[in-house]
Amino acid sequence: MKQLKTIYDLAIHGASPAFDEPLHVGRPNIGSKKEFLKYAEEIFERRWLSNNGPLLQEFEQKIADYHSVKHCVAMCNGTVALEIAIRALGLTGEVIVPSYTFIATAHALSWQAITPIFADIDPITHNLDPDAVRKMITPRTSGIIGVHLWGRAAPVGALQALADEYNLKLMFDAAHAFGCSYQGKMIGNFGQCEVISFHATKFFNTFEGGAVLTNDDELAEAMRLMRNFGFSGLDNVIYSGTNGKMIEVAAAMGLVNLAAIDTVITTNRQNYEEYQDKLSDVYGVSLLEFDESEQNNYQYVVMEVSQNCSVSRDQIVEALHAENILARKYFWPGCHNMTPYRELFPHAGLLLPNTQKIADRVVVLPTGTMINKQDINVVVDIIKLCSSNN
Ligand code: T4K
Repeated sequence: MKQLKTIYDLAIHGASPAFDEPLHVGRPNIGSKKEFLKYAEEIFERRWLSNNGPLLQEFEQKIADYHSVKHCVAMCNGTVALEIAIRALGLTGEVIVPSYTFIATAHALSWQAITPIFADIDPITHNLDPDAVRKMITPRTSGIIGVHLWGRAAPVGALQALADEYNLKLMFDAAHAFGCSYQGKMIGNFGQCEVISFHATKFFNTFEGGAVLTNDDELAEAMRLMRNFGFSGLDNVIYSGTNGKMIEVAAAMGLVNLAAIDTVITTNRQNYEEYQDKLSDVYGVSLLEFDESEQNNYQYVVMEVSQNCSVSRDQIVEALHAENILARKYFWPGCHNMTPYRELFPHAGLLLPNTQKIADRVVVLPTGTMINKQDINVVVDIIKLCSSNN
């Protein structure tokens, strides 16, 4: 391991990088490979590869049970799951969303000719600010999509009250919130439905995948048909649908990863605590905290670099990248600064001061089962060195 004593030990100043191989933020966690291969053998034997297969059904039941929710409708990815949920809910016109989220939240709307209207966030929670949402409601508004950013629940109660007051649909992009809770109740039980992602970079993955969780029988049935082109029976199409099906091999991955989920959450939590402990004396940086009375998955280690820090967030990211530590500036620069939204709403930023501020401050650090305590200490030493010796 290289020594990290002075700034001249940093790769940005010409030293060799701390890691030979890149240290990724989104390294997939993978359960028992042996069990997965057993499932793969069974899939080949059965010659049933997709279309509501037995592993898919078992997977859906287990995910629904895990979240204590009535229905899990699994899909090929989280973005298509969002699109299908939006369509099944009948959203039209304008839908209010945060800009501080992954671009898929906004694209899932604009892809179906619905206008995402960006509301500002609370700078402490990084989630939608209900007062800001209220200001964006117009006669064209049909719904609100809250995002449980970093797995921390959006202000569910206040958003539901707004939705009730204005007769709007409410759903959640819960892509980050698999296995998390709000006021002791598992995510999946709020709004009309909630969408999770099982992408490879999520702490729980099915290679690619996603699902809609809901307690609404009719909505669940509509989404099941819509993910299969709208077919109801062999030759009868009753919805405008798409191909959103999850394949058997993805469900198999989900089943083995579900069996390993406790270990992954424990590892993520330990990683988070290690970062928290070691970064606590670094002036001007802080980690986003989790409410310990809730269930958390700790999949994102989110560091904020304040204006008091002697270096900027971008300087820290540049220094980390030079060391082969591929920390990420999620979700900079905010959806409103990306195409097509920046062309459609060139002045949106004026109403999104907290979004702009937070997007400029956040850096997401590597975690998961592929990183160890020693790696974390190196990451922290580099952050310490570049923030103390600028
Ligand atoms: N809503 C929200 C709030 C979301 O965050 C997301 C997805 C969605 C909706 C949509 O769900 P999906 O349709 O994706 O199911 C990544 C993921 O692609 C995306 O799923 C995720 N959010 C987003 C937060 O992160 P990128 O552009 O950062 O991906 P990429 O390819 O740069 O990978 C991230 C890191 O992971 C890199 O350091 C490389 C590493 N990696 C990646 C893959 C795919 C691996 O080590 N192994 C891998 O297999 O978006």
